[in-house]
Amino acid sequence: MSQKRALITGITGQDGSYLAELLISKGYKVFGIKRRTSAPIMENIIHIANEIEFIDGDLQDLGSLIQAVKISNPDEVYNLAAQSFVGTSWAQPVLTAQSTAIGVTNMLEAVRLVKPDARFYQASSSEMFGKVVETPQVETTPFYPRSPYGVAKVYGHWITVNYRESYDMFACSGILFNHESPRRGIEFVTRKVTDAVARIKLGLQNELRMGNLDSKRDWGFAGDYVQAMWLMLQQDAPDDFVISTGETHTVEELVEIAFSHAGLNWRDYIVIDPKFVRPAEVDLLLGDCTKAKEKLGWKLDVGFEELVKMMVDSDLERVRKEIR
Ligand code: NDP
Ligand code: GDR
Repeated sequence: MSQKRALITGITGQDGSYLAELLISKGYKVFGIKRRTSAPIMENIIHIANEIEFIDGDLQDLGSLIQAVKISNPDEVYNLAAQSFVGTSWAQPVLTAQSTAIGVTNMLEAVRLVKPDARFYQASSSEMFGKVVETPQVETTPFYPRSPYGVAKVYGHWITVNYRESYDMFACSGILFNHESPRRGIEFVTRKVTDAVARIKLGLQNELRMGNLDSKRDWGFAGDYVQAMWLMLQQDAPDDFVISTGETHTVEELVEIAFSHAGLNWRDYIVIDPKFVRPAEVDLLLGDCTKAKEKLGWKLDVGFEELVKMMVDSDLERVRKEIR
């Protein structure tokens, strides 16, 4: 059998790096679309960069995506690129819509025009559920997004479904709940906390300013979640799946576990700063991924507490190296 080829957008991000590792380990030829930046940030993929063929492109530039599909001639396309930070989506709502929503249509169009039989994965999000309508949230739970990011993801989700139904494309949407790792962007709450714990422990910082500690999230490990993306594209028919742990925890619990793992009391360091409180909040996310477990045979390995401790340990090691 000839070597399988995959094209990944968002390859420099958290999920892109874990997915690239997974596909390389399975023998795929991996292509990654990368934006041109004046100072390239390759931190997450530098260790596998020589095994990836990079193609310059941007989700907002259809021509570059068409070219990327031509060059890579993929069997599978994973659309992970997005303006992915919910907080920024209020500051940059139009850019968020252009990349996180319209960018999906651009990528689907490039696939439809150049390689319509390629299998397509869209990175949908539990942020689409937003305001609690029912809990736990499943594939059929109605969407009620609470941020410009969430609204853009709803568009991305439905345009993926629409291309599947209009053109008979093998297009799947993974509704993934929050997933984290030592490679998580520094502004997301888990990494912001674990990085601060390391800095406080090593004497570089003496407080951590945060927003709402009461919101609840269903947090899993990114390394487990990229397996689900791949599994979705190996099925006989395209479908949409919720991927989650089935457990929910408050931000305060996250903070408590992270600080105490480093022998610190969080109450001595956390300062609530209205700057980090969002104009509209998603109070409770809790996913039920029974469908994925039954149909994909997907399972998770890393639990919440283990995940937080892994991230604290990784940040302690990194910050120690920085100050050496
Ligand atoms: P990251 O923020 O770590 O990565 C986002 C990636 O998208 C980066 O590689 C970034 O490139 C790229 N990107 C952003 N805008 C563009 C653009 N206009 N054109 C091309 N590339 C672009 O996100 P994650 O890895 O955490 O998430 C992957 C996907 O999954 C995202 O779509 C996210 O919205 C979604 N998602 C994430 C969840 C999570 O908990 N992590 C949960 C559910 C969905 P650059 O390095 O140049 O900025
Ligand atoms: P989220 O992740 O918005 O769920 O989106 P984030 O880690 O940013 O926030 C989680 C919760 O923590 C609260 N919070 C804070 N958040 C941040 N970033 N900084 C703070 O100081 C802070 N204080 C409290 C937030 O209000 C929120 O309730 C993530 C992203 O990865 C999306 O791309 C993805 O689609 C969803 O998860 C599922």
